[in-house]
Amino acid sequence: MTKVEITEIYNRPLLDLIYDAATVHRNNNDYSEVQISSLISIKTGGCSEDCAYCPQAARYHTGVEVHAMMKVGEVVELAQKAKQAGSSRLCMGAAWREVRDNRDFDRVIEMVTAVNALDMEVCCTLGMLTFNQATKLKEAGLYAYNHNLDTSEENYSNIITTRTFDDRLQTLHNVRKANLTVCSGGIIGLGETEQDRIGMLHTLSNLPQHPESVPINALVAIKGTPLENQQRVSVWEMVRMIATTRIVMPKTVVRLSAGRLEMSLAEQALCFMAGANSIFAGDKLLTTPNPSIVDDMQMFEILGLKPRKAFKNEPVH
Ligand code: SAM
Ligand code: DTB
Ligand code: SF4
Repeated sequence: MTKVEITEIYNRPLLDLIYDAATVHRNNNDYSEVQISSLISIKTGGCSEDCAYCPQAARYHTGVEVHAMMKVGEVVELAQKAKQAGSSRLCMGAAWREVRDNRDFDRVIEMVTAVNALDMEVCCTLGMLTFNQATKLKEAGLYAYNHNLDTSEENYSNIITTRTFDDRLQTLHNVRKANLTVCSGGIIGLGETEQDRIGMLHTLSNLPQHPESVPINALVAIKGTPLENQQRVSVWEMVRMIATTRIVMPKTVVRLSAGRLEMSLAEQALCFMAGANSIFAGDKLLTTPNPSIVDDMQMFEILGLKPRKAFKNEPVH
């Protein structure tokens, strides 16, 4: 789709947009299923990048404590707990600019191997990757790689100056070439324009293949970061963004990501109606709080949703 076409969708009257997105969702996916994904921050804080939203950037004083890399055993224990709580995907995040070929990376490879053995979809988000590194992760059993575009190409340098939009695209290319599935989305509420949101969806949906998953995050404004005073995005903007993403990428798993803690059950229900079919569960995202698993299970019960099984789209597993 062109930017003009995506703009037309984005600007539809909200109820029309939700109805259209719900229709696309029902025609393409099992709409009663929602993927439950859990996050583990395997290496927290102290990052050299200047991402204006991020609590883990070393240069901002956000109060996030720097933690050395977790032990493989600790990660496996948390992964097992997440699986028992209904998660089918586990995403391991590191506050790195890029992966380096060192002992830390060897340990990530061990973690991937161990979590893969639990029969969960293993995902990593470690910053920029070379093709070689992506291949090593794939060989260890990695299923997905998360690498967000975060905003439009035009807005990128207003948010991050320590790397470029093209660097991001290059990593996505390396990930795809290594036969990993791609998870890439962004954040709303950074002070971007609607054209920036549309531009980001335009880039994602015009990649050689749609990302298998697209996380949509609402900015969690963090004290100490340049974006600390950003106003919270309204739920209507979140619904509009999710609905447009659903229509533009009909079969992609659209994740209602950061920002759920501030949303009521009814507001989240609208997001599911509009095509969201994945969440992060567990009481912590990477460094910020998230709804409790008990509340989320109750939400699934009330809305008649069921957790999606791992490897749903794999013909043989
Ligand atoms: N360092 C790696 C990278 O930047 O690709 C991986 C971890 S980074 C924390 C992963 C993603 O978390 C970012 O791309 C961004 O979309 C999201 N994120 C970070 N801080 C956030 C915030 N305050 N609010 C919403 N999303 C945030
Ligand atoms: C994504 O799109 N959102 C997640 C995950 N991918 C890595 C991270 C959200 C982080 C929110 C801020 C924090 O908890 O530090
Ligand atoms: Fe570092 Fe990633 Fe945070 Fe940017 S988003 S500061 S690269 S951890």
